[in-house]
Amino acid sequence: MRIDVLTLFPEMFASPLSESILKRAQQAGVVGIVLANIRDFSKDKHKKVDDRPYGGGPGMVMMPGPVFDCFEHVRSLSAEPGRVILLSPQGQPFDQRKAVELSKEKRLILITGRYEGFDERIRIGLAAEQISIGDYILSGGELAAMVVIDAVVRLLGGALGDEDSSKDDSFSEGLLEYPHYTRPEVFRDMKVPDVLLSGNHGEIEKWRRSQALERTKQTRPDLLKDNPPEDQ
Ligand code: 4HQ
Repeated sequence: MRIDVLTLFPEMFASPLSESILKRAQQAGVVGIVLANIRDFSKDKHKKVDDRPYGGGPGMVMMPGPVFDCFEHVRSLSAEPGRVILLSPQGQPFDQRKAVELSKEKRLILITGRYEGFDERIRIGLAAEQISIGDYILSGGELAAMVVIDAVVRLLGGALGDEDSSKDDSFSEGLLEYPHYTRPEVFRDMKVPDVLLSGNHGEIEKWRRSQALERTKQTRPDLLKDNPPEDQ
């Protein structure tokens, strides 16, 4: 997969992309991530990329010119058109189903903004879909793009240490995960549940299922309302 990111703050991506799974996926050639600085495409002598909103009101709006020019440059770097995504609180909710869907693409082009948001002609002119990582307001789309990149790349074949472990994740079966334990058997008077030490794999499976279901009922009952998770 190729992921292009259009941003005013490419340096924000350095550390998340250079650790752990994202680092290894890039080293292995499973994904190539290319950052483009929107400000490099400003035609203004002060490198301006935002302006005041028509109709008045607070804040500034991302100008269409630099984003279009940056986009056209980036798109020309590869023949694959890719799926164009604006990170925005106005977007479709990002969830594990969407991560799985995006993980099947050959190319993603993520566009991140600052200020109050994008001139509407960016979304329309670039035929971009909008994705939101949640119902809260960030100071920019960069962290949202990193969330999307992380959730997508860990699903790519060869990116994960253990291929199977993403099948067991919370949400991959539409439920929260069961509780995990490792050594020692007793820690500060808290004991590992006996069933996990029993060696009885049938009983262990049953216990994990019931724990997952109980946690989901308690914390996320919304997940139990007919949302069958898509196949991985
Ligand atoms: N922003 N999910 C405002 C977000 C956001 C979100 C990104 C803040 C765009 C202009 N992005 N900028 N929530 O809050 O994706």
